[in-house]
Amino acid sequence: MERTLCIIKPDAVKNGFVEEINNLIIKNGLQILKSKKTKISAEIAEEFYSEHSEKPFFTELVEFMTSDYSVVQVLQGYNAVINYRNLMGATNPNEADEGTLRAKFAESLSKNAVHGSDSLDSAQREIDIMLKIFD
Ligand code: FUP
Repeated sequence: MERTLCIIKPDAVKNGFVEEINNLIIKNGLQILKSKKTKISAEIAEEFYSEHSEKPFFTELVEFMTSDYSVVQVLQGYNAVINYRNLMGATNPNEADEGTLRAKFAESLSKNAVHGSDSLDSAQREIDIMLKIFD
């Protein structure tokens, strides 16, 4: 069994998609182990996205992720990392396959509805960062 970190981002929370997204996650064979609606702090967002700190979109990304409520979740299941990445679809919703979460729910490349860890190592790192917010 693997675990992966899922964030339902502020655009999708604001647009009322949390239940629909979670129904699709469960239908895809994943269990939602932890779930918390929270405003992510700038400190956590900057650490979480530190690999992008030199990118031109970093400031916008941190501002967006801290702008309003997100739902932070730990998912568990067989091949959870790749399973959930496939369910999410491509980063840019214009390139996401039909039926994926980003194709269905994302507003744009920067407001793309959901996050999911891209590897087992990332999943462990991201779950560790977010543990604080589940306390
Ligand atoms: P992903 O793993 O699919 O979430 O994609 P990345 O790690 O490449 O990017 C993380 C987040 O940065 C994306 F979800 C949205 C944002 N981003 C932009 O705003 N502009 C870009 O050109 C690339 C990513």
